[in-house]
Amino acid sequence: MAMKRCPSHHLNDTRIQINTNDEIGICHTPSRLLEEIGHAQYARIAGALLDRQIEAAVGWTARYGRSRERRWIAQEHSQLDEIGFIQRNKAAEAAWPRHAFRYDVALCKHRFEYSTAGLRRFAKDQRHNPLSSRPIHRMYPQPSIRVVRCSAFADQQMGTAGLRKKVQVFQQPHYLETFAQAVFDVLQLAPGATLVVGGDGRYHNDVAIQVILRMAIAAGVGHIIVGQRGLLSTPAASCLIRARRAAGGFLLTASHNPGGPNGDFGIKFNVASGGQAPLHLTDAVYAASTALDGYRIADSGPFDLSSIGIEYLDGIKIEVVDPVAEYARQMEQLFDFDRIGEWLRSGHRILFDAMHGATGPYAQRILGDSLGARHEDLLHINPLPDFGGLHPDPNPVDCEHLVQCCAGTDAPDMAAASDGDGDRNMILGPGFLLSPGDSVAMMLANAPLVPGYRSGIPGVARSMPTSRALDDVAERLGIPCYETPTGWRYFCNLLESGRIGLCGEESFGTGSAHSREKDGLWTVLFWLNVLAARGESLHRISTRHWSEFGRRYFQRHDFDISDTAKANAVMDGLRLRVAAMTGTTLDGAEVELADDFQYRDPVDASESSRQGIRIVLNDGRRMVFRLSGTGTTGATLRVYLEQLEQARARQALDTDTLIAPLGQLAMQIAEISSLTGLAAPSARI
Ligand code: VG1
Ligand code: CO
Repeated sequence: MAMKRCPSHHLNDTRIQINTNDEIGICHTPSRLLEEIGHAQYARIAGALLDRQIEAAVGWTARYGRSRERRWIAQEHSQLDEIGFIQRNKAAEAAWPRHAFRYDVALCKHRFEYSTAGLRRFAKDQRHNPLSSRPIHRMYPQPSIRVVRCSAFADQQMGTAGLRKKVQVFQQPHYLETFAQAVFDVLQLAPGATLVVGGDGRYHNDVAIQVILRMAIAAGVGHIIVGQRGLLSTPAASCLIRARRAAGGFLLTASHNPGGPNGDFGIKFNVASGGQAPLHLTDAVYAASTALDGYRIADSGPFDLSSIGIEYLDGIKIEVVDPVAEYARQMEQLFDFDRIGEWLRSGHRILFDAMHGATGPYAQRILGDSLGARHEDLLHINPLPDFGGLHPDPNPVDCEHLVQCCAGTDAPDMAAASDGDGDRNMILGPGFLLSPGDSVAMMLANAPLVPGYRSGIPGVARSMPTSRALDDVAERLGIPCYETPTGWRYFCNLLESGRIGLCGEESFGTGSAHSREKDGLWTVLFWLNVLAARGESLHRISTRHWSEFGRRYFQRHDFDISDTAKANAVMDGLRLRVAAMTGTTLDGAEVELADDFQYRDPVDASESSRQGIRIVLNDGRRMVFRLSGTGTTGATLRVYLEQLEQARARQALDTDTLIAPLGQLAMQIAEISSLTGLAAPSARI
């Protein structure tokens, strides 16, 4: 390692060593100033600048820097990978020969220059201190890597989104470790790669995150970015992977599944694009997991994730970041915050429920602090390991309290909720629940009102079971609408290749090219932007939309079947029957199409078969059947029902009532009662 020395000898007194790009930089500062602000504080400032903690440094500079620096920040704010440098200002230096703090590392070409007065103010203003309250540079001794021998587990096959199991399963010795080892073996990260790690704060997150950190170190990772207190919402993690050009990420979450010691735990792993690992990778991980005879883990930690800062472990950088900062910055670029803020200030209300999941701090900062939503309208915003006993699934059944609020006389203009890991959303208005299939269709229709989408959307996509309302709008706009299997990972290639700019699933998931995950809070902001721009209620916007395109009533009926064999029997029977169904008559309509959905990815030509049975009738009705891939016990049969109504007089009916006959028809065709013993769905969503 070469030593670079700051040439500013007249400031020489104290040295701080900071590791950048394998070189050691030394910076100097006047002792008087150091005494005044304290060494730890100084280390934090210098560390923040040097380690390119964009938000910290930008925040600091914007608040305390000189006007010239502020201008520079304004120009460069969007350039995330380089905090850049502030040219030395000769005139300023002459004016403040002894009070200039200067930092210089030739190698990374960064040079900062701040006034002593600015530093002093910064030191005093602890309230706005974006950095940690502990020294930022803690050096750990070199870790030793241990190889632990154990036998493989046979059940680490990932489902629709990641590996989900009961907490007790994950608590078995070596269980998490072998899975992580299989992932590292398959990913084959380049030495020194950057990895993002975070979770939704559920029970076992704290234990699991330490294991992942130690295994990442053993796998040769050079830089780990981890959310403060281990927290990162799934969409924010995806954004962070992209913004920091990480090689991938581990997201510790079982998403909308219940938490707590008797609940579920899970892991998703994402690749460099920020998207969930594609099928061929998850298959390879499963294969690797069954053949393991041990794993590699570093003998280090536990790592302190309680405050923002950086730690070094023999050159490996462990960076604890503010989980919200990068995400919030992106949201500000996409949406018209001024307009939304004005709308809220003029008396409109948003009621948001974070369900004690990951989005609480995001909602607080973005909806509350930035946009001015009332504090009492942000519910359950502290993340809890058991989600406070709530089932963190934003749907009208698990969020009945929101449906009730919206039915009352003092209903908010908009109510919304997100799930445990923050990728799902539910949107309601006074007396009205916006169906997810309608939501994404209307978002497309209203996209010109939203700054980030004003320039047009190249194409859209929906998962196969999702209502075809999106297709109707896409057709009108003359853009392609892709139909993909269930699971967000199938959207990733389309997003990455620029074919689509908006996509959604019936399971309360919507997203865009800003991320490679569905995004709950983003959807809330999108709708706030549309409401503020149109000045009409959610219901009014919907009825207008339906009168233009027709209303596609939609409902999902879930059947919880404890015996997986019985659930399989339903699907097997259907599969046989649909083979000869196309062209026949069913309930007075012609069967336009009946098949087991197959998908060929238009980007990489990969094939996915057996993705759900669909029966499409020529009168606008459709039934889809598939088994859930996210549960941890038994099986859940999902029956998706859709019915188009073109006549305006039939566009304001109750969905439950209207869809019931189609639900009955689906039960008969699939022989659900006789094969499973269930007389009715376990849930209608
Ligand atoms: C469900 C939804 C699917 C969603 C998946 C992950 O999968 O149907 O649309 O992508 O959950 O969402 P399944 O296989 O149970 O139907 V999340 O928020 O749990 O990551
Ligand atoms: Co989720």
